[in-house]
Amino acid sequence: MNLSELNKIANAMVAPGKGILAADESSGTIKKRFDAINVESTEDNRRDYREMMFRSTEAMKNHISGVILYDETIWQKAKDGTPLVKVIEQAGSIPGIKVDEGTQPLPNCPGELITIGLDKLAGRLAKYYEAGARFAKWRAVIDIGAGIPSHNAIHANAHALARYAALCQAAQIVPIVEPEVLMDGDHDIDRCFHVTEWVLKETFQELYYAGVPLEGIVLKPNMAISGKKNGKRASVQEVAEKTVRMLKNCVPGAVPGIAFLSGGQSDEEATAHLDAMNKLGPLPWKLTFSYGRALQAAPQKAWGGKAENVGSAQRAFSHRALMNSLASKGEWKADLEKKAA
Ligand code: 5MM
Repeated sequence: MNLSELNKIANAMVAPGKGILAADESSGTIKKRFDAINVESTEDNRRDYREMMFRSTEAMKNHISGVILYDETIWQKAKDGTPLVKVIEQAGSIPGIKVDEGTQPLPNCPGELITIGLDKLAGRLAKYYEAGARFAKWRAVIDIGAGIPSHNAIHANAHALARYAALCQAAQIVPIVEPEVLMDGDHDIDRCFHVTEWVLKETFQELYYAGVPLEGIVLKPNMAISGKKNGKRASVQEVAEKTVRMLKNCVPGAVPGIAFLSGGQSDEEATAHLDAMNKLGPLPWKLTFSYGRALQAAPQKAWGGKAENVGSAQRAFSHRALMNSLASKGEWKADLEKKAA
């Protein structure tokens, strides 16, 4: 492993004013997103949509450090025959790849899931590196409910994340370590805080046991936030303060950067939370975005599967990318949203 090279890539992924586009929706998830805009989820439509995003020059050059791809996309070519990986590189961004293979029920833990995909991962990583991927992503899913999460689910998922991270680094690929505590449910922000703290402590312990140098990873966590079904929403300031406190308690300063998932927050909420956290700086690590829905909901709506809407969809993407870029520096203001509307 060349740790200084891994560290260089990790730093580039969280470079000032830049964040990650999570475009790694699996087939089932992209179908759901396309259903919502009445677009059929065919291979060509998925390619056209993603090509449109990756050719959004303004967003890609200035605000998007890297793109997480799904297996199908990493092998796809743009309409003119250029591999999509090259389109991303030409825009000055780094191609990355989702390498987990989804989740399965965890035996003896009703309602809990374990992320799978470790078998043969070393061989898959070597092929992805050859195809141009310089970072990868693995997402563990932890749900909050009556009697859950269990220690077994947290431990098993943290262990898998650590094994994945070690394999990535051995393949000269920076692992994005994503332990997601879901915001579904009616729990309050404090319950989310405590569960996420537990999950992060366990994850960093397992990374240590697996010998993973933290200078060569990027963490992708959820924020400390109220459950979606909780009527009493924590304010932007409370989310920011509790998330930063939680992270300071759990994430060593050797980690170059933390790139949040949006997890079902509205576009503007995800931006406002990130901005409020960065306004609390200086912080030991970079805090930026690795959003899927919060970057793509607006362009998907504007596109609607029609070639004539490509320009307005790209503008919608550029706007969200710019807003989140400002938030990653603590320079966002709510009235910038109104001006663009
Ligand atoms: C883009 O969605 C990713 C893939 O999800 P599936 O494997 O379930 O299809 C997802 O892992 C995503 O990268 C993260 O959850 C962040 O996306 P959000 O929308 O939460 O910001």
